[in-house]
Formats: sequence, C-alpha cells, structure tokens
Amino acid sequence: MIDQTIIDKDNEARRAALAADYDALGASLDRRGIDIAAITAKVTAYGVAVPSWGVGTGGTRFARFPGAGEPRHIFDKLDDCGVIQQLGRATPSVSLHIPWDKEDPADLRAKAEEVGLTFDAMNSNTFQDQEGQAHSYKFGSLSHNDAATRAQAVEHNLECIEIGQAIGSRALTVWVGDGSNFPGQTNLTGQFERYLDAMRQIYAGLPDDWRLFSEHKMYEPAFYSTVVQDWGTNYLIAKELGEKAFCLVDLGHHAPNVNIEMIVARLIQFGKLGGFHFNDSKYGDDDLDTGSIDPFRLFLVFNELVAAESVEGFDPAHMLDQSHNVTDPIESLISSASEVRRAYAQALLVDRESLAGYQGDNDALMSAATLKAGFRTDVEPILAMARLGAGGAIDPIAAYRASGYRARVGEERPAVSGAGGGIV
Ligand SMILES: [Mn+2]
Repeated sequence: MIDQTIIDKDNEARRAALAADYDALGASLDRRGIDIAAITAKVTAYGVAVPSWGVGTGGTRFARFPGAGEPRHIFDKLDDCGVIQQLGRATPSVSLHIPWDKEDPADLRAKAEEVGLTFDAMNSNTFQDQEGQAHSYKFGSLSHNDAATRAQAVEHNLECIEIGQAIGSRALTVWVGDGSNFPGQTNLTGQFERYLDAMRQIYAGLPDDWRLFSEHKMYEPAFYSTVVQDWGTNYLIAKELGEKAFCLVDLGHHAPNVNIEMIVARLIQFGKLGGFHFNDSKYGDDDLDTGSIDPFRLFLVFNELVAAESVEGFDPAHMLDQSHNVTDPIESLISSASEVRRAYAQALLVDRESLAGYQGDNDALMSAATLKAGFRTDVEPILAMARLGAGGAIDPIAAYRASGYRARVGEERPAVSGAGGGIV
C-alpha cells in the first residue's frame, strides 16, 4: 500500500483550489435547484468492482508486452487493487476469476481484509483448457457435443460458486466462447439447447441469496456464430432459468453503433438487468479504458440507470472489464472508475421533471438539451471531493506517481511474459 503521508502531502497542495472549484460548482448547481452535497454523497456511495485480471498487462491476438512489476499471483493482484481503492475510493471490491485466482479461501479473505477490499461476482472460465483437464474446450464447453465435456464445465461453475460462498461473493458470471467458425459446423438450435440444459444444472446449484449473470458477446473467439451472441438470446436464458438469473451487459460486446442504452432500458423494464462490464471501444471488443472513446454513450447508459433507481429491487452489479496494453493498469483502473462515477454524477444532474414535460410536448430539441445539460456539466470537483472525503487522493494519478509504487513492486516482482491477459 501507499504511505498515507504521500497522499496527504499531495492533497494539501490541491485542497484550496478544490474547495474554490467545489463552491463555485455548488453555487451553479444551486441555481438549477440541485444540492451539491446530496450529489456528492450519492457519488461517494457508488462503487464499481475491479476485475482481478485487469491489474495485469493485457495483450492482443498478436503479442503481449509485459509491464514492470506485474502481479505474479492473486495476492499481488489484491495488493494492486488495494492501492487503486486507497487512492480512488471508488472500487471497494474485486471480481475473481477461477482458476486464475484459485487459492485457499481463508487466505483470500485474509488478504482482502488486509488491503480493505471485499469480493464481487465470481467469474468462471471454460474458454480455455487448464493443465490436467480431462476434456478439451476446443469445440465448446457448456454447449459441447460431448456430455462428459459439458459435465466438466458445469462442475467447474459449481466449484466457482463454492469458492465464492467461502469468500463472501454472491454472484456468478458465466461467459462462454462457444460457437462455430463455419456455416454448417454446428446445429444452431441443438447447441443452444445443450447450453440451456447445462445452465439449468448450474442454476440448480445456486444458493438462495445468489444471482447468476449470463454475459452475451457478439463474436470472438467463434467468428461465424456465437451461442450467447446478443441481448435477445441473453434475455431468453435469464427467462428460461428463473428469478435468480439476469443478463450482464458488457459495453464492448455489441456491433458498432448499437443503441446500448435502449438494451439497458429494455432489460430494466422486464426485470432482467443483472449488471455491467464497463469498458470502451472504437471498432469491436477493444476493451479500452471506460469513457476514453465515447463518454456520451456511457452517460446515456447511466441516464437509464438513474431513471430506474426507484424501481423496487433494482440493484445491478458494476464491474470494469478492460485490457490495458499500453498503460499502467493501476492508473487505467483508477481513472476508469472515476469515469464511471462521472457518468453517474452527470446523470444525477438531469432535470427529469422538465425532461418528462418536454417529452410529453414532443419538444425534441428541448428534450435533448435538458438531457445534455447533465452531460455538459463538469463534475470533476464532485468526484475529487468524494475521493478526499473518503480518505483518498484529490488527484489519484499524481499521488500514485509521487508514491513510486510501480518501481517498488518492480524490484520485488520479476518480469513475466505469460499469464492471462483476459479479454472477455
Ligand atoms: Mn466482460
């Protein structure tokens, strides 16, 4: 972890300017009938989970260039996640990936407690073969032709639930790479039926207070057809399985220009929105940093989420799911979590009463302008004040760089070229 005196020193140099900016924004929001303290309190309470695999350096299909001081195992990863939370105060939990992070649950719990974190959704992995595995997933897992292979994949998911129960998780996220690369390679209907049957077995092993998230993805690694390819199929799965099953929306898992906020609205309307994997993209499933390409789209997603806050039982899970190929993953995750909070804060500023009035009058221009007034507001002072109030850094990237953390762990952790980058 980072020495608190370094954070305090950096904060002292910025405190007066932040207070002035915060007061000015507060006065401006007050004229719009908005209480800045109430917004800051909501932002402070809003957390997004960090994926354990996100703190390692990612790669592409072509190569992976390791970064300095990469985590060697889950305990190093939890150290890095602890630093992210210490500085940014927006990421109180970590989402584990099994088997990459498989260790004694008691040790996992102890380490998480040491660095001030809890565990979010568990993630299973049947998209690659593990050492010593009896049956290969080369041609699928939960939807495989072979019953023994499907059973092995089901058993792995049940083990993820078991580990999750031991560390305080309450959700399982299932993403499979199953599909086909050639027309005619598989029977599309039979493959989906086998998937559903396997998922029913996993669902049957779900504790009462758990949720099961299925994650759709349009293509890759299968390039002709994918078993769980879009939100429609995902909705069918959640509906077939039962009330503890929900759809998980990864922002990068859609075709370019797809109206994701409308998908979000539909899933909310029918009670099946489970949660998000936040990231950003330009061309495909790029797994770029959240908010780095299209922050307006992120805002539009949050506009739907804020509009649904009063819906009973509405409690979506939020997680970052990114691949950091050219940045320090700690810096990317801190700033990405901040971008999620930015979109949330901006959506909170939307005057929903006025918006409904303009919509009722068919006033398209003023409807759009009312919505955009939230997006146009620079909420950085709110984000910084939320961090400061929770014991974090006003400027977390500056404080991180001042700390020398990466150089320090670089001395302790030898460079590695393997390890899962994780592009799911
Ligand atoms: Mn994902």
